[in-house]
Amino acid sequence: ATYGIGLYEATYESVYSHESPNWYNNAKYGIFIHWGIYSVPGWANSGSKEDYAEWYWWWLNEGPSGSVGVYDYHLKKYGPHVVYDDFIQNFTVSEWDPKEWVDLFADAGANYFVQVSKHHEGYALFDLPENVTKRTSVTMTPYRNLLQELFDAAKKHQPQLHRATYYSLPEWFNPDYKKYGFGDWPGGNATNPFTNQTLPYTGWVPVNDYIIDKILPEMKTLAKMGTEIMWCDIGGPNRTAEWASEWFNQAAEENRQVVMNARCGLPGDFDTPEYATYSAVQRRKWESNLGMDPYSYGYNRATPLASYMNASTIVTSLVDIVSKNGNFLLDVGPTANGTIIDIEQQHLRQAGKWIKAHAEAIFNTTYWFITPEEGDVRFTVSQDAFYIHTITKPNSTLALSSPIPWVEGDQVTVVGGKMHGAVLPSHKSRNGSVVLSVSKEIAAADQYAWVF
Ligand code: FUL
Repeated sequence: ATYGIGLYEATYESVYSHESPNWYNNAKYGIFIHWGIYSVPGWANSGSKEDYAEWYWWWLNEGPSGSVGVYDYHLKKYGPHVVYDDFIQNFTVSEWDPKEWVDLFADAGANYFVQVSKHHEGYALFDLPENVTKRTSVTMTPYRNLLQELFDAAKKHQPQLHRATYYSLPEWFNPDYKKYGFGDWPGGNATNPFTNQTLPYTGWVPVNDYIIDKILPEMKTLAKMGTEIMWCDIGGPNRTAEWASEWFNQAAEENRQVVMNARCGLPGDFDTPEYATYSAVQRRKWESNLGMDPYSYGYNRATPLASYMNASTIVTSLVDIVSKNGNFLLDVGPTANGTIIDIEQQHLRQAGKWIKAHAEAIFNTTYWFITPEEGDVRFTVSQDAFYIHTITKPNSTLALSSPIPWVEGDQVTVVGGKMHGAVLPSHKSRNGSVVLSVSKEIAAADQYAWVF
């Protein structure tokens, strides 16, 4: 087969030959948004990994033996007759201003956002043809094309801010998914765990084939809307090669470059460790996704405010991830009325100040080929400079035994903060380490991370 840019074919090999584009590799920092019907109850007895609040319906459906406490919580708070789909009418987004969101993302220093367009609950935040589904924010509360509104609002920050979508291929309780259900995810209708009644799937439009008549048109709609990253989830059975080749070709015709994650059922362009980071440099492009909430992507009212990720952790995570060839996708879980809680906003903006002041050492950089031996040190490289980061306050001397491109006569200066541009004396020690002398003023002039 002959294919090249703009000429992808619907085969595994052709789609696999696609690579993450420079804009994505250089963007480094994005905001993940988990927002849907689960934001209405917004609760999980989180205390450990994967007790995600956006899984409320799943936990509820598990019944009294469920592990996350949702059954008891639901019974006490709502009683046995309120079912998950009753929450749809409360997803009012009454306070939502998409312009405020995108301004916040820009202030945070992020270069893209990934909006959950449909999670495992099957409620789509965008418009779809009536023969595909009516389980959308357009045909039900709040009767708005939320994704389109957010995409439109983001235009103000283009080309800086790229627009992207998370998309779950399976839907837990869609009757049409049953045929493709697997393992723990058998598909088929949910039941009310208190009454054992089988629950209708609100907005369901029966289709012949879940993959051809549901997933495919939905993913095509997202492509048409101009999504720049397809952040699939739970690939499973799929027609991704067919879809992605079309999408890549379409983007090329429009002079755009798009990127697909590794969860569409194909290897994709980048890996997505979940609530995790790698400890060493990775050659293949990757993106860490972490919540500001320590255990949940979706809004969880049970989370103590003090445990949300602070500016220091945002910055040090970003530096760490970028130094290893990763991007950082930091998640916020807005409430059902459309607000991003204050504590998240504050910390994002605080971190944003640091990120902007040190932008040259983060964005448009690549990783250095080795993971540094010194625990708190990280390296990035740009066309003009080699950057040394330390994610704890440096002592009076910083000795680097890792191989770095320092030669006699090179000047080391402070990047960012109040002492930006100040020169640090540096020399090579007998044992071959590069030693930087860090004055008290220089150490005191920055916070979160120090860059030279
Ligand atoms: C997972 C999902 O099950 C989580 O709820 C979350 O969306 C995460 C990013 O991907 O597979």
